[in-house]
Amino acid sequence: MPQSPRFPPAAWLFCRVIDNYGDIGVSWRLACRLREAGFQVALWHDSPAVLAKLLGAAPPPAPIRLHHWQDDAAESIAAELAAAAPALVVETFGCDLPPAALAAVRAHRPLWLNWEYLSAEPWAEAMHGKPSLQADGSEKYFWLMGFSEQSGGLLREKGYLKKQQAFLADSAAQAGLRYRLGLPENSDPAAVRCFCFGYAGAVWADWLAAWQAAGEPLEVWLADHQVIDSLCRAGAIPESALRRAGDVWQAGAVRLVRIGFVPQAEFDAVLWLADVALVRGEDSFVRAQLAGKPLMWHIYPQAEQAHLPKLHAFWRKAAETAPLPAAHAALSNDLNGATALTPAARTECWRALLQQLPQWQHAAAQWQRELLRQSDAVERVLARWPGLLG
Ligand code: TRH
Repeated sequence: MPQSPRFPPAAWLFCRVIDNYGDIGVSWRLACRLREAGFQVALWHDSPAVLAKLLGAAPPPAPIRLHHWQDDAAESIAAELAAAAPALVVETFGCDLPPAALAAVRAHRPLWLNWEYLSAEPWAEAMHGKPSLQADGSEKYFWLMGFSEQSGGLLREKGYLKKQQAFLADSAAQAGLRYRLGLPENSDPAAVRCFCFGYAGAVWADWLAAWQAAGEPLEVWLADHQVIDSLCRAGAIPESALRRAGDVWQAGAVRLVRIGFVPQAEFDAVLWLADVALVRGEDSFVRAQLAGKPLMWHIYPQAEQAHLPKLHAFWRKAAETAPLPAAHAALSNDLNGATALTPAARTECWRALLQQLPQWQHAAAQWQRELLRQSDAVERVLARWPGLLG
């Protein structure tokens, strides 16, 4: 006999991975954040290998029940239901709930959220929080994360800034992480350290050429394989280069380093170590903002350049707190296929951007302050439905 919600209330999350790490990365963060807020959390997902990579060898930091979502998941849903009816059901990124979860929603009427991709576009703020009436009379609410008070906010665990400050004051923790990443011990102290986690594309060979021509010392930390594969494909580096974490390829003043994949719990610290971040997708992009790092966003590419309005809306919003160096927009458009720079213009822009690093850092710090001033996504859910936690 299913029981009604009781303390701690149960939250059910459902996630299907479309590609890469972001779908499950965001779902896992949301699961952890809901656990931190006081929910008992169950997460159904269809990609154990991807989640295992994000969790690493260490046991999950929070007692969250994981279910491999295969077929209709009826058994695991029945088992959860026998323990507690859900107070909250979240389907992430438009994954449709399995029939047994839908039946539980009908029977127990939890708060039902459709957790969508984030955007700074005005339509996203307008749609955020709106209910959509289902055929059976239940309501599902759109939750769109974003960057303003009017949006669904961003996921941020408690004490974020304190953790960042503690790490930056702890040279042993920094050295340990540098070692685990495979970063060289003989780094040029004058080099700008650039974390780089982007999508595959021909642009990377052009950017490497620009970095080299700019002539400023730069250490690029290449995460995962897509950028490295792109450089190999273009013949910018040999096939044999940068095969393993810790491998280095020196190209003039530019030093490319392949870094190891870290568990998500350590991902923030990698960003904290870097001077500049080239990030992508959704979650790494958000974390670089929270870290207060000068950043470029390699946005997830969509058909017919549909990603460009989203890219531009974000940078318009971020520039409201402090202006970015003039070269930033040209490079961001070049990286994301909006407009292509000539090799000479690209080099000039990079040189200008690095010369204006203090202004770029200032803008990033202002933006971080603005985001940390705002409540986070889960606080906003609880403010909108104050009875959720009982
Ligand atoms: O991996 P992404 O490109 O993911 C997504 C998906 O492609 C999705 O379908 C798409 O819609 C979405 O982007 C916009 O990028 P993202 O979102 O930045 O996710 C990467 C995750 O991987 C993030 O949680 C950080 C984590 N990560 C680690 O934990 N360790 C690492 O070493 C690295 C490089 C990443």
